[in-house]
Amino acid sequence: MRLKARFLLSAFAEDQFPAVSRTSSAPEIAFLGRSNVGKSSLINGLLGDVQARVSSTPGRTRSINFFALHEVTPAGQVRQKPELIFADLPGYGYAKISRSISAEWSGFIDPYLTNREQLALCCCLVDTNIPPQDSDKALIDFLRSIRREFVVVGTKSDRLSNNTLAKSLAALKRDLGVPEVIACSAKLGKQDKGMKALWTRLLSTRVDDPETTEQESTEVEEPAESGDTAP
Ligand SMILES: Nc1nc2c(ncn2[C@@H]2O[C@H](COP(=O)(O)OP(=O)(O)OP(=O)(O)O)[C@@H](O)[C@H]2O)c(=O)[nH]1
Ligand SMILES: [Mg+2]
Repeated sequence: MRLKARFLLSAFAEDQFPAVSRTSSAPEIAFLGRSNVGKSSLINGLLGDVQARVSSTPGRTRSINFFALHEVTPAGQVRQKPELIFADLPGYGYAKISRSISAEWSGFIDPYLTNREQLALCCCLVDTNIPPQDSDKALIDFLRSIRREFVVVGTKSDRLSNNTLAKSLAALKRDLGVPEVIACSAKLGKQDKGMKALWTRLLSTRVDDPETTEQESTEVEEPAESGDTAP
C-alpha cells in the first residue's frame, strides 16, 4: 500500500486534539518514549520524509503532533479518508515517571492516552543502547493499567553489533515483561528489517469498533506528488 503523509496539527491542550470529522475515525497510533529516544526520527523513517521535526536537544517536542496517512491508489490518486493517524508525543523526562510525570503529562498527555477513543496502538520506544529504564517500565505499567494495546520498539539499533543488540533486546524483554521488542533503525529507514516488521504491525492496527472499521470511502483527491511512502 502506498501512503501519503500530511501534517494535521500540533495540540497543546485536550481541546485541540483533531476532531473525528478531520480524521474520519481512522485508527490512531501514538509514539511514546523518553526525551531523545528517537520518536520523531522513527516517524520520519517510517514516512521516508521529514515530517516530524528531529531535535538535537532533549525535550524539543512540546506538543502532540498529528499526521494523517492517506492511501494512494494505483492510478496515483489520494484517498480523502486517511488510513491511519500518527501522533508524535513529547518525551517524558529523565526523572521517574508517575501519574504526574510533569505538568504537561498530567495536563493533556495523560487525558490523551486515557480518553482518546480512536487511539488504537501505543508504540513505546526504548533505546537499545542503554539498559532498561524505570521510566519506561512505569509507562508500560500505566498503559497496562488503562488497558491500552502497545508494542515496544527498540530504537537506534544501527549503533550496536548484532551480538550486543541481541543481549540488549533480551534484557529489555525481561525487564519490561514483554514478549517482543522490535529493533529499529530510523537511520537506515526502509532498508531496515525491523522498520519493515514495524510497518506490518502498524498496518494491521484497527480501532476496536466494527462500525468505524467497516466504513470504506472511495473518495479521492488530486494525484499524489512525490514523497509518498511505500511500506
Ligand atoms: N544512529 C541513530 N540515531 C538516531 C536514530 N533515531 C534517532 N537518532 C538520534 O537521536 C536524537 C534524538 O532523536 P529525536 O527523533 O529527535 O528524538 P525524540 O524522541 O523525538 O526527542 P524529543 O522530541 O525531544 O522527545 C537525534 O540526534 C537523532 O538523530 C537511529 O535510528 N539511529
Ligand atoms: Mg520529538
